[in-house]
Amino acid sequence: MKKYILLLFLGAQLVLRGQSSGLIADDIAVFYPENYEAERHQPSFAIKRELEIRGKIPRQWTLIPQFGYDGENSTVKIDIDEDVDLYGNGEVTGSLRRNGTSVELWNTDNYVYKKHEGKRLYQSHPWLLGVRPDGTAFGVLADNTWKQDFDLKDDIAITSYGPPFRMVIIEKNSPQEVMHALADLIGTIPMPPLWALGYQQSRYSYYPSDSVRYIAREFRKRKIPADVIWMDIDYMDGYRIFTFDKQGFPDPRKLNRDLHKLDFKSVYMIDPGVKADEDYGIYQQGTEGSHWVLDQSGNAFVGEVWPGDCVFPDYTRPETQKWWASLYGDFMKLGIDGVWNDMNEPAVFDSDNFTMPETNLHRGGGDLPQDIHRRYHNVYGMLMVKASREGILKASPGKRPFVLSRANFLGGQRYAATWTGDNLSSWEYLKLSVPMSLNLSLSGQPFNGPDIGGFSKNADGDLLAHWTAIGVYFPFCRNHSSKNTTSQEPWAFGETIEDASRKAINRRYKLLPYLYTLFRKAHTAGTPVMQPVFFADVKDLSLRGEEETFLLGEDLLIIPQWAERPHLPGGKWETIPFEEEQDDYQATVKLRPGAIVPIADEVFQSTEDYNTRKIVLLINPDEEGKASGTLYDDEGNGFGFEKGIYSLHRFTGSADDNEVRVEIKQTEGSRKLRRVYKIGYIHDGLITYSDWSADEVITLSLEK
Ligand code: NBV
Repeated sequence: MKKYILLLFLGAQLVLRGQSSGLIADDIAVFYPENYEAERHQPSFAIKRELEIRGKIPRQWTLIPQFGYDGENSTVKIDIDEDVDLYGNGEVTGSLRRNGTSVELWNTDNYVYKKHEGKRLYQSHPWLLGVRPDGTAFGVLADNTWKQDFDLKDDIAITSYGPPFRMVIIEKNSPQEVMHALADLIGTIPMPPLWALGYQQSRYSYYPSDSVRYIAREFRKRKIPADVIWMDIDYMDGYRIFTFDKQGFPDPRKLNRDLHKLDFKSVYMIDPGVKADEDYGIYQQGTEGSHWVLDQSGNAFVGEVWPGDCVFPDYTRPETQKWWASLYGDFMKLGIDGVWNDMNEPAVFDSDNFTMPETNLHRGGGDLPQDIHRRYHNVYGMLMVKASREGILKASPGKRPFVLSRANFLGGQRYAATWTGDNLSSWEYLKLSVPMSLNLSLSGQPFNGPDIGGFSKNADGDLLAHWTAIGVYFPFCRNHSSKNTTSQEPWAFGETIEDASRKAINRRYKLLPYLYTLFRKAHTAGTPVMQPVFFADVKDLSLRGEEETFLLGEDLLIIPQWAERPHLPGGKWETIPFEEEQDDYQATVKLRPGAIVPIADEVFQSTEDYNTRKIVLLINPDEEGKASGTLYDDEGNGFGFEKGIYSLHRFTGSADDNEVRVEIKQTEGSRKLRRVYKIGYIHDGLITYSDWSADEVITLSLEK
């Protein structure tokens, strides 16, 4: 009670003193510290549009940041009630609930997450979601790129090694509403090309190009669906970016053509470090254009990465953004489909901190002021992928770019998807990938996933099958492994593991109509694709720490075989019978009461075959016999969808003892499709199908 009165008093003070703190939208407030200097923080990286004060902070507002500053470091403290559950902070090790934890937001190349006790990883998300016992929720956003720590051992305490920064606080009725409010502030993912939702196969490195072709052929021969093969650094000539190793990759254009013939897409790695080599064109251009980050004496900073001594583009400079973007012109023309930006924390080998000195200089330009690396470090990767995306888009304006980034920052989902860096082939890392991806998803980055099978050390068949069996429900689904480890393709461990992997991947392709619809919702509204189980019932406190199982969208509950004592939401969730025979690996996938989920009737070998001409509507009516769902569909690539060339169908179902009935309506979009549907009614673990029908209402009569 005392705390409450004190907060009321402070709140009133803030308004009375007439600081520029205030409401920027319904239930969203911005708080400015006394010595705030806009030019040390703005324009914001996380927030899309400059904030405008629209009203006063109401007197009953309880979450008030208390600011501190000692002339060098700044602090923020927010008192929270003990019974609040905290989530977010982006890419984190440890539990789903963040209460009692601390993280250091300083993007770090953290091989197997072992440095700094796993508290610093590749990305920074100065953001928390708080959920109260009654299901109401709040969001806390520190609009600050400077090096900073979040300490949640007792209340919320932020220490930043830089000037005082502003805080945005969101107050809503549910965590879902907070996520939508966050999306309004920081933007959402661009609509990805459909192929990026397919299964992807990677290795450090497939070399030479014939082994890439071999992998592609094997997938097709073995009838394991897949969409993408990834080219890691060894395709380059001595790790010089935008070049090709003459022996191993003599004809990348032909390689890409061959892959395309097999309905595969290709993604190639590009790192930020440019080899300091006088005879290398990119180095010459960059030096001429003065594109490099400077050391504190004003010389181009040189640090070691894969190619040896490297210089680093200063992406804060508008000219450098442009130049970097332009490099993708000729590159993409070789038939490359997507780009993988690695090492962009940036990682630098010959330094204490594994990155460049905090005193290095970024020159900025345009809106961005010149400042030291400590300010821009955490957004180095974000600025890189922004320029990469622009360049790729310019190279092929008719296609949706796909960029995968290792480093990023809150808001960076606007430019790139992400994976969770160098994990380990072990059970521990398989299990921690669930809360890690969930917290990233709760931090505005829905398009993420781990290296399936694990990157470092050797996977065994059992681990790979279990990992694939849940990996197929992660938004980003790629198997990747390191050099000097055993092969990790789905067939690498014999028939049983191959069969289990195929089954799991088949399921992903069957679920694509639903999955693509989820990505559409992530794009339009910021709804996370992968969601924590407590989203199913925000008042059920037993679900708040559930981190073995998770939701795919609102409607599917994914329960790994290895889940020991999962806390599951109440209600009659029905298991989807994907195959006739069970194996030891497939996850149990349950359909929410009240949901209709559209799935494909056939298994596609890649998204090139994908179509929605025949859709099965899986339905699990709720206690009142009602259910609903949607299906989004478009051309799968390009930007026609922005001009209305898409279709959104809404399904409304009802059921009684005699009949299940689904009404189908196109509610949005000009895309007209010929489509047939059938109902797949799941009840007591059994599925009953209706006939196929092209009508607007389909019925299934239930025989007694
Ligand atoms: O480019 C090689 C690897 C890559 O496979 C991995 O996914 C990245 O996270 N890269 C890191 C560089 C060094 C790895 C030891």
